Amino acid sequence: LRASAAVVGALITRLASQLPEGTLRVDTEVLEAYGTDASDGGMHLPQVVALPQDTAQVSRILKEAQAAGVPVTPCGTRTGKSGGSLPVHGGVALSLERMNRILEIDPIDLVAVVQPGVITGALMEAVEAQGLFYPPDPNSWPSCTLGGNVAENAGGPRALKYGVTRDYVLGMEWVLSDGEVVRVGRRTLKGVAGYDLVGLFVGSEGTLGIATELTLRLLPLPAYVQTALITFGSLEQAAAAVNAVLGAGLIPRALELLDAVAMRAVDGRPIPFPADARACLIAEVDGATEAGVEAELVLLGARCEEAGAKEILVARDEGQRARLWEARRGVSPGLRRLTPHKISDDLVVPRSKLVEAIAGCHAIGREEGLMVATYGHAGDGNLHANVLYHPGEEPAVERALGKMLELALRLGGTITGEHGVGWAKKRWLPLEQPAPLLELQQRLKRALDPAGHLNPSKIFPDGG
Ligand code: LAC
Ligand code: ZN
Repeated sequence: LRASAAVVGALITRLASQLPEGTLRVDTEVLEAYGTDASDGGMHLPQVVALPQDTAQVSRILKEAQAAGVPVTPCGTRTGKSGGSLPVHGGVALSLERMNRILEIDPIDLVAVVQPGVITGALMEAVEAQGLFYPPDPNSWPSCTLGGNVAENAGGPRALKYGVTRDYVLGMEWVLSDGEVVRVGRRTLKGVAGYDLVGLFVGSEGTLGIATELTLRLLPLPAYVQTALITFGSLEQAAAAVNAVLGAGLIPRALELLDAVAMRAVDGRPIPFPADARACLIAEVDGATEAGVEAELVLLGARCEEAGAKEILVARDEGQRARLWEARRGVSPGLRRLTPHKISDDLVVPRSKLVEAIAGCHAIGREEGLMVATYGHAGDGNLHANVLYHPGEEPAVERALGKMLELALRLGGTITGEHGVGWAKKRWLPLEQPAPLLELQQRLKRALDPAGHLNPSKIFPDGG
């Protein structure tokens, strides 16, 4: 699939005459920057980086690249954890980062219209300033883009109550692999005309086209929010408390779990954890009235105490809330500092199997002699089982990862809840999905990208 330097050179010459100066970059530092992401998937240099500023330019690049037979890999700020934006066959890395304008925020229609390169946190801030709410909150929201969130169908802590990115995408402008531009979906909450092509696109990991404009659903901003840190003497107690809370009919907006390794990875940055805590939950509740939110938190606290909680520390103000979430967001980078390498997994199990899944992951770590951290969106049954390792331990890591994914499937779950399959997990997809289902999806891929040059070699296993 890799194109020769001569073919790419000719493509660059053709495109350069049609695009503003500075749109195409071939300097080494730029190529290197677009050759990696947050997946620990190594360096995959593109042959050229394209930085289009509008839909017409995206369309041009796709059209010419397809005609030349050069692979195109879409990307944004490259915070992805499954290698979806790695240009594994070189070619064009097409970044949407310059298309970063919020085009419209409508408080009556409750929609925002944005370009794909808008940073997720920038949209959150802009809508909150108008008393509105965009709930999907992948932990990289300070730096990831909405286009990437849509490509991966990103989730986050608030998915427990509010759902994932898919639940907020109403419509989009979609550039197909040959450069054709279509508009799919709508601006209204309801609408059932034709196939749900928005649903097909969201989570397609850059393999079916490029979204150049997104119409996103908004909610009114909940007036009251309370956040608490709840500590436990054991990981099992913390996991059991998650089931107790949900079993009591409560749906907090977030219910996050950190085990002892995860707490150590962020301890003091920026909050210290009580020294005797072996696990903790971060719980957040929201609502329209202060009394309602208080009552929910009291009920949640009571369930956690029955499950053995040691301490319940409620954030007193916005600053404390922000620090608690900063600590939670710091877990992934913090774990990265503990050992030279780590693999960050995002398996999901039915919530009734949470205790078993956590115990199982740690047992697998012991079997393989590896350090394992489990943390994440426990309320969703979505665990970040991280394997921390040193050079030379790769075979054990591969075995451990396989065992963890098999465990998730045996318990009725899935191999990826929010990071996607991409490049990192494609060898595992057949564990979850049988050959006919893989083939059906590849037929869709061929229908939308007959030349197979759009983000090639992602999601589906080689030779499939
Ligand atoms: C998190 C990322 C890794 O939840 O998904 O921290
Ligand atoms: Zn996560």
